[in-house]
Amino acid sequence: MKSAITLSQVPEAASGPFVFHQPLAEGFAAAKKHGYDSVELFFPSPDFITVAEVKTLAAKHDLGIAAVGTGAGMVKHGLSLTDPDPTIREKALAFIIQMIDFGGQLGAPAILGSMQGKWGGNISRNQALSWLAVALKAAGTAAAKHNVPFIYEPLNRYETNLINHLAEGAKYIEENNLENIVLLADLFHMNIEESDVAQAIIDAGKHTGHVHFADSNRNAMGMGHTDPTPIIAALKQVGYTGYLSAEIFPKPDADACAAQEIKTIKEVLA
Ligand code: LER
Ligand code: MN
Repeated sequence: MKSAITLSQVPEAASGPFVFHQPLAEGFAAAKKHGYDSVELFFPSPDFITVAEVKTLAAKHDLGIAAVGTGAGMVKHGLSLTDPDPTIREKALAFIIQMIDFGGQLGAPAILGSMQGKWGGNISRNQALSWLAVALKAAGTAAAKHNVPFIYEPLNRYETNLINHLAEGAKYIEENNLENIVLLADLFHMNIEESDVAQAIIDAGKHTGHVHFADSNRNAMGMGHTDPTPIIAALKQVGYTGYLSAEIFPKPDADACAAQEIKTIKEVLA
């Protein structure tokens, strides 16, 4: 397993669980200074910066790109794959495909979190899940062209009412024959929803493809009450070799949280 830390360039997500918010060059330098292997990028849109510029920064600091987030599609542009309005759903999918193509050129998968949306009003859960499956098929196909997967993230009940558990996500992938789609195990969401986080990872088996390594309160691991030991054992048991990514609050400040998180990652992987 490898370490990653989040760099956000989205002012609308200033209070979100992202560690470094300063200009990108400084964020890359900070990630390297703390000893991370890679960065996870959260940009306002796919044309925020060129692929070449990101490649230059990554090469300069010898950092990998673990993943690119798509949440700005929701928080900045109000787009959702399950919006009742078909025009919004189309724009949402176009935004996601552009992010897949952007990340893909960096060898990084894109993540679907908040842009999955919610069901309600005139839209049934089945209808929303069926729209989502169609979008995930298109996303999986687009990602395959870059030899990367597309990452689907079950969220806690306060952020979506579609899929809140990892095992439900695994079943949804299998029942809908979703190819090239992997699950994101965000330990913060799982702490709220799963009865046993480690067991949930074991139950989802091969489907986990990315991890947001957050403590129970979404701070750096070691600043809440999650015990990472059985979780790491579960990830090893299912053969997970991907990233432990610091999608966490920059508390008490970005540097202290980055230092605490990498210290724990090194300890648990030792
Ligand atoms: C995104 O990775 C995530 O975990 C969401 O909670 C962001 O809203
Ligand atoms: Mn997450």
